[in-house]
Amino acid sequence: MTLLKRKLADKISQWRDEARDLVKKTGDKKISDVTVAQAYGGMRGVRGFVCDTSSVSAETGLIIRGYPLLEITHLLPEEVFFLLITGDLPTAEELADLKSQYSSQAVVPSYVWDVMKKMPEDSHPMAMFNTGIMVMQRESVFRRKYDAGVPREEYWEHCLEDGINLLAKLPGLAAGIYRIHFNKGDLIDYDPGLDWSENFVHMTGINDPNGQFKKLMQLYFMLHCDHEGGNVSAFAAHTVASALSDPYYSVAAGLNGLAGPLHGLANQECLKFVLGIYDHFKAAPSKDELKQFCWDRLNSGRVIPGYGHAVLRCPDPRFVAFVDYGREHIKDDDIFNIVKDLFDVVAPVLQEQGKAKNPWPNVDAASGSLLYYYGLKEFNFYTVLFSVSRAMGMIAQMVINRALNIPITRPKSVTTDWLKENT
Ligand code: HAX
Repeated sequence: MTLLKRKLADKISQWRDEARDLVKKTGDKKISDVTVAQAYGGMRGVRGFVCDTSSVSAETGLIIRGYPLLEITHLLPEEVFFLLITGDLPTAEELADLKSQYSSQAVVPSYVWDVMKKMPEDSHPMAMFNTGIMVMQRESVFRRKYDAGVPREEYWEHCLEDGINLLAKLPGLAAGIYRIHFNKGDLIDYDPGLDWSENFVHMTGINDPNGQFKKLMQLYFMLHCDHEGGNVSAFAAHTVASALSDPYYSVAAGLNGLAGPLHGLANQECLKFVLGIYDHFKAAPSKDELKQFCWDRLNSGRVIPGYGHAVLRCPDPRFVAFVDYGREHIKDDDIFNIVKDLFDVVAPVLQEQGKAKNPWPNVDAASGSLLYYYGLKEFNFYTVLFSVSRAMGMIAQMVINRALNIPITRPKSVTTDWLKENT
């Protein structure tokens, strides 16, 4: 048994007892009331289910298992996955064990590349990535075990096995899609001597002479790992997994949601916006020029990508971590300078416009400018990177939900007539 599975087996028996006790003692206590405005407003703020991997505070942002994000930005993605799923940081031995599991499962099956190479040239990299995951669905252990009739107490174990198998392959799948879609030449083999993020950089073939791009990707994959349970992608994955669809189906479902411009695709939109500014002014503009540019965009009925959030009411700590990284490593880059200037300009503009409840930047406002600086310039690939990372949170949540036997998701909708008669 792997060390991660052993640790989870211990934890899960405690979590099951805790959940059973809570339902027994407080099962009829209310945790939310729902207004008509919330019913028409994307259920914003409705507390309706449990997610322990992380929580998002409006005032401070992402907290992973009790650690505010900015205190743990040094963690490797492998460490953060262990933390998300177990609630504990891994020991050196546990980390080595997880890395070796990833390493032994990392090679993407060749039939995936057959499909990727046949996809139309104008397929979006997110469509390729999600298709790649779906093509691998035939590997699902969960599906085979379910079909063989294993007891439901065991579901989490097979969900975990699928989850690790899938996570192990995502850097290779992403890097391969990068090379195929952008005509970068032959695929590059996985290197067992490198870790998860290092392998991603290696397999893209992007030149990284001083190792800074690798450092950025470690941070990138760490920062995007999870954002509690109710965001579009996490909730979509949660809902699909609750039907006992296997992790391949469920992660792909979540990532299809991440591909929306109001969610994870905002990172591509944001860099497009910043490059549009640079192109328009042929240089880094003054703050007054930036302000006018933002107003023109708003007045044309479009959102400012990378700003606003459904839950946060502060600058996103993931944005702060990226800007801190850029300030330390990037000197005098026009694109990064525009991103920094936008931070001073956009919030007052959105406040003056008076619509957005949160005028501050979210995770997507800065990440693209750093990727661009290090040579990953193809911005319609950026959401794939978000996906590689966010799959960690989805899988951690899914394993825990199967362990707790959380039933199929099925909230109640009401009709407009029902509302008129009952409110
Ligand atoms: N620019 C312009 N208008 C904005 C805005 C922005 N950045 N953010 C919010 N608004 C507008 C909304 O469109 C809405 O307008 P209407 O009343 O005309 O419909 C109004 O302000 C109220 O919205 P809100 O309650 O503040 O925000 P929501 O919870 O409805 O939406 C969004 C949250 C993130 C979708 C929104 O802020 C947005 O569209 N931002 C730009 C896109 C973006 O950056 N998305 C990434 C978010 C982080 C993420 O999930 N990453 O994956």
